[in-house]
Amino acid sequence: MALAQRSTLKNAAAQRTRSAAAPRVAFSSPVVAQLRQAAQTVRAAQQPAAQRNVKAQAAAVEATQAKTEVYNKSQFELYTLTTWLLQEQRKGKIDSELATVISSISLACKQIAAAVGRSGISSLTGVAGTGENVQGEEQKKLDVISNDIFCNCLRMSGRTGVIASEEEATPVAVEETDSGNYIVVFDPLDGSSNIDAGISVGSIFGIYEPSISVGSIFGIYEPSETCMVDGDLDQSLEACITNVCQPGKNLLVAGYCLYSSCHTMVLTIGDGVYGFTLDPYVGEFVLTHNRIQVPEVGKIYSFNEGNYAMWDEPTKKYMDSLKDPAKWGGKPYSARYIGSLVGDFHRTLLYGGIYGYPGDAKNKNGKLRLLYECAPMSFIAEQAGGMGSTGKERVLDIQPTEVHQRVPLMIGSKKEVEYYESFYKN
Ligand code: AFP
Repeated sequence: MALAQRSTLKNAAAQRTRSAAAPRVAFSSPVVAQLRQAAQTVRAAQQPAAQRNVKAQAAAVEATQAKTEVYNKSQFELYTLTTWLLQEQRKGKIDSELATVISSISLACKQIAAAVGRSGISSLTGVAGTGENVQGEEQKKLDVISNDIFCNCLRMSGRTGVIASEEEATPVAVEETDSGNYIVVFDPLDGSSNIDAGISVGSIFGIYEPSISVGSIFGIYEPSETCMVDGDLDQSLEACITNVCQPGKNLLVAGYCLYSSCHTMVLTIGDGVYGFTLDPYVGEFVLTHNRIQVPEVGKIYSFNEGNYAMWDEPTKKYMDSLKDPAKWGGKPYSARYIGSLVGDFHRTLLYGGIYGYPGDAKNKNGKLRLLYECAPMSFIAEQAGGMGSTGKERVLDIQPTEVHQRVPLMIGSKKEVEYYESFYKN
């Protein structure tokens, strides 16, 4: 790297360290500037004249520098996802292969954001006419389009070996993988039943390393040397599925992109949680949420209460307790439910509270899928200081037995999830 470039990066890093200690608003708020000015006047009055002169000159120089810094930093410095990935690479937290896969996912999210935003105008609403997906749900046009976009971006990254999508019956092996062989699990458009009403939807993804070597994989489930077991295609498929069916604790990366009033990509590489908002004018995800921490408690619950009658006794008792004003100093919990996991989880992450989809008499494991919904979200929740649980066990510890497996999910503020769990312990 050229020296000049290095020093620019060093300066940028130093600026960021400073801005982490003192939030941006501190540089631009007129109130803070006035307070600083008043404090300076008081200090100056307490000093001898000679000393005051030297200090005044230094302060004038400092003020000019501070102004320059504000000008550069708050208005024209864009700290983008690409910049962030390069920095994490330099710190040795990820390698270039993984950065490429994340980049290709961010491209997919930008394309999906554009398609979602124009869906009403471009006749992209409504069902696709392809029938039901493997979940037994009718595919929307945008489900199919989003899946295509994700698959194409991942294929073209040249670093993905296997992809498993909500919209594909079985995992798909990627042709022409240059290197990396990362396994990407994703739900390309979660909450799509909301789409025709213009309500928030999102994409969810997770990235694993292969648990067993798949070598080169050619075509969709054509057996490769290592995938093939005694030349049996079913067994070869099984070997590839083994790679996809890993517990969430093996995840290298997890993230989601919320398509809403703004489009936000939230990401963890196992060292904190970061949020990037899409700047539509620049076409880049820009760092807007540095090291997200979910509040430890939060009085919002997000459950589909229409299922109450089918819940088991502990879950019913838990829900009754949240609504009992006597228990909470006169003000019970508030209910918020979009019916779009990404939207409901994003709010929970930022405001605190709990999102829950418990099992019920009809679906004992609830509705949500372990591999590409519950595990990535739980990884993010834990990295933000929260929890992801089935009510009885940690989601990240569950060893999947099938690709589209469902598990109950309770996720969000640590104390709130623990409170839910307590109903199963007593
Ligand atoms: P769709 O993608 O079919 O809209 O399902 C969305 C979802 O998987 C998840 O995003 C929601 O939280 C949950 O289902 C909503 O399910 P209910 O409609 O049963 O509440």
